[in-house]
Order: sequence, then C-alpha cells, then structure tokens
Amino acid sequence: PLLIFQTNSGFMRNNFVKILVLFLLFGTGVSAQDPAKTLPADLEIPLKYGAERLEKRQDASMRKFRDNRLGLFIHWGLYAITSGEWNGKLYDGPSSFLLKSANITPKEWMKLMDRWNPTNFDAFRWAQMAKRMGVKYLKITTKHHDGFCLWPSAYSKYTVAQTPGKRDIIGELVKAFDAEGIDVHLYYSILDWSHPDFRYSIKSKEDSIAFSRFLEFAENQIKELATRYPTVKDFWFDGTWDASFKENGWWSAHIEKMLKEMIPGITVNSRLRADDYGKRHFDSNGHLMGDYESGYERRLPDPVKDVGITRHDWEGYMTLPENQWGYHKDWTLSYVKTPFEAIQRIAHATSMGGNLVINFGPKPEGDFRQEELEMADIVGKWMKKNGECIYGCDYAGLAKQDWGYYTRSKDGTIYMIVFNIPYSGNLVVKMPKGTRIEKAILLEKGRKVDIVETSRDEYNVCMPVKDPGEPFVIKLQIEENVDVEDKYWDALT
Ligand code: FHN
Repeated sequence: PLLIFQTNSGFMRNNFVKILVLFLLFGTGVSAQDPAKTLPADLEIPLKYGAERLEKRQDASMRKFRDNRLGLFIHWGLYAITSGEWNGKLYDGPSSFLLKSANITPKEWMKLMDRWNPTNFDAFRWAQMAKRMGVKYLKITTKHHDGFCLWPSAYSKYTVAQTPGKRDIIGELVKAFDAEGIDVHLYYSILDWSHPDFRYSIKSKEDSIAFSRFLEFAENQIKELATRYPTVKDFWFDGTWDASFKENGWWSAHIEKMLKEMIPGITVNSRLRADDYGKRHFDSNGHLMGDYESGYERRLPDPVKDVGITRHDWEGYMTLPENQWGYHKDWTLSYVKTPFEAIQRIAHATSMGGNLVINFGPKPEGDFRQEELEMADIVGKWMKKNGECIYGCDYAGLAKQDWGYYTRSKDGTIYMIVFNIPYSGNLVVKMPKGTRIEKAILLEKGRKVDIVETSRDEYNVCMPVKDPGEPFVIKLQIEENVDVEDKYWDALT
C-alpha cells in the first residue's frame, strides 16, 4: 500500500485512501455479526460481485419469508445412523462431524449407505408435527458436509438412490409440506468431504482445475434441485468459509442470479455470498449480500447493542443441545434447552426483526426423539394462543426493558412478551414523545390491564395475574401524535 501511495496517480491515491478507510472500518474481515458499518458513499469501492441492493427486499416472496418468523430446521443424513458413536467410542462433538472427529475416510463413511433404510419415515407425519408446532417453513439438509444426498442426484454416487431405502426424501418432504401450506427451504453444503475435487485452498494449478470442476458439480446439483423441486421458496447455503470458495466470489453471485432466474421470488441467504475480495455476508463496502443475514448460529444479536440489525432481514438458528444438529444418541453430554427457552428466543428474534429456526435431528429410522416432540407440542400450544405477537410482526422501536420483548404488528399494535416478572408487579414501558398508551389488554384472555402513567412518557403496566405459569403477552393500543400538555418539570441540575 505504501508503494501505491507514493505513485503520483490520483486514481491510485484515491483508491489507497478508500482501502485504508475500509481496513480501518472492517479490519481484515467483516463478520456476519458486524453489520451496518457502511462507508460514506463517495468512499465506496466499485464491486462486480457485491450487494445487489442497499435496502430490504419488499416483494411478496420476501414479505412472506419475513412474516413467517418461525421455522424448523431438520438435519438428517448418515450421521443419524452413527449417532455420535464410532467403534464403541462416543464423541461429544456434533454427530454430523463424526467423519472428521473420528478420522473416518469418506470411503468408510459411505459404507453407512448400506444401512440407510428409514422405514418409519413419513413425510406427512413430519409435516403434521411441523403444523402443530406452528412453524411456517422447513429448512431441510439436501446434502450436508459429508456429501450424502437426500435426493437421487444424477451427479453423485452417494445418494439415497444407492441405498436400500431408495426413497427420494426431499421429493416426499416437498410434497407433504406443500400440502400443509408450509414453505420448504433447501439447505445445501458447498463444503464436501467426499468429493475428490473439493479443495480447502488453492495452492497449485491442479488445485485450481480440480476446484473449477467441483464448482461445476455443485452448480449442476443446485440446478438439479431447483429443477426437480420448483415450489421451494429458499436456498440456504452452508460450508462457504474456506479460502478456495472465498477466492471465487463471482461464482456465488452467479449462483444467486441463476436461482433467481430459475425460481422467481426465491430467497437466498447471505452465507452463500463472497464478493470480489472474498468478503463474506457483507461486501467490502459493508452492504449485505443475499437477501437476509444468516450468521447468527446458536446465538442471537444483543437487543441493545446490535439494534442496527433491524435495518436488514436476518435469520437465527437454534439447536436444542448446545451443538447438535443431526441425531446424537446421548443428550446428557450438554445442556438441552427447554421449550420456554425456545419461546424466549422466538420472541427475541422477532423483536429485532429476525426469524428463528429451531433444529431437530431425526433418528435413522425417521422418528423424532421424545424431547423434540415435546418441544414441538409446547411451542405449538404457545404459538396457537400467542402467535399474533410473532407472525407478521417486527421490531417495535422501543427501548428494551428487563421483563421481556416488544414486537409490533403491521397495524401498529405493540405487544409486550413477558418472561420476567418484577417484584413490584409493574412492567415499565417507556414510550416515545408524542405517543400515549390508550389501552392494555391481556392477549390470551382479552381482559383489560391497568396502566398508570408514572412520569413523562413512562408507564407502569400492572401484572395481570400473579403467576401466569408461562410467558404471556399484553397488547398495547397506542395513540400517536398526541399533543400532551407537559405537567412534568425538568429538574434543574
Ligand atoms: O457445520 C454446520 C452445522 O453442522 C450445521 O449445518 C449448521 C447449520 O447452520 N451450519 C454449519 C456450521 O456453521
């Protein structure tokens, strides 16, 4: 950079300043969790493969994606058979990483295909469970990092078609979920441990040729999926963090464009994308690539510090144990989240304008474990009573309070989703200037709740019941543009 600066070219100097500013702003990599750091427009560098747009997409498909708010992730594959155990040894890492953690060769791993025969798999039963749970979409792994495909791909020998089970799992799921009116999103891992042409990095001409072949293979598979299952609403890419992939940002832009031409309205996650300089999720100018940010995995943005995230769409992902996606036989190895903790995360995500996807990992035969069925049941019951404060709702623009989360519906109703009950029995609400709470109602029972104005723009909303036994929701009707006579004096300090 110093050399560039010493040249006398105005162009070079100008670009040097831009690159320096970029470096100061973003360091060596903009992470998915470092959004909204954008450059002043005149300092932006030209990009061929950067963000498509600067604002949220507002077409019907994107609005549907956003309004869905709650999704179900399903990780299913050969790792369900091994379920975290290899040669009598139990591994406590993710069961879907067993090939790596137990040092298994892909050839050995793929012998598991002889045991893939999910006789209890019933896509309609899965769809009914999803319906009861109140999820509006399913994200299903078509191919995880090991390379095994849940559809009969013409481009791979590691697919369901070469197993005793034979059935096209993706096809059956798309049919059953479409019938229940639940959107289907397809997960596809670029990282592929069993493909001979996959490379983590490109160190030679041979690597470069092999990786080009690999990208062609991946493109063929993605095209194949979009052609076979044209009713799907989203493609969700994973395994895109390696140097080989980051050097091929053009390809990620090409795939996004190709999918959008093949399936109008389709949504694509930011994890697919890398720009001209290998920046992922957010381009070198700090703008989100893809349609929604997909970096919040097993954690959520901070409701106070990360409020800037409400400027774009995003989706968060939650496992039930600490880090298990596929089926693992022993859940005592880590903490397992309760249904109320899941509900809290759903509220948290909606309150910041994001979606939450809860992950299940079915058993090899095609059944869900008891804990997952209970989770589906309790979340579903709660959503049935209170879904009004989640579906179609968004960030409310009010200061976070300790009792829980606010959301706002399209008609301007504010919801208070209460998880923590204060000793005072009063739930503090701070409203923006020029607005007033008109009425508070307990959502489930429709009963009026008392409100006391305590100081300028502040209210106590009284606890409607002593111990409701579960998170509850209060609906606030707001009057805007109120010309309130100011009876509160400011302190002279
Ligand atoms: O390694 C995977 C993991 O198994 C799982 O598929 C998750 C889902 O978001 N993604 C990867 C890690 O980021």
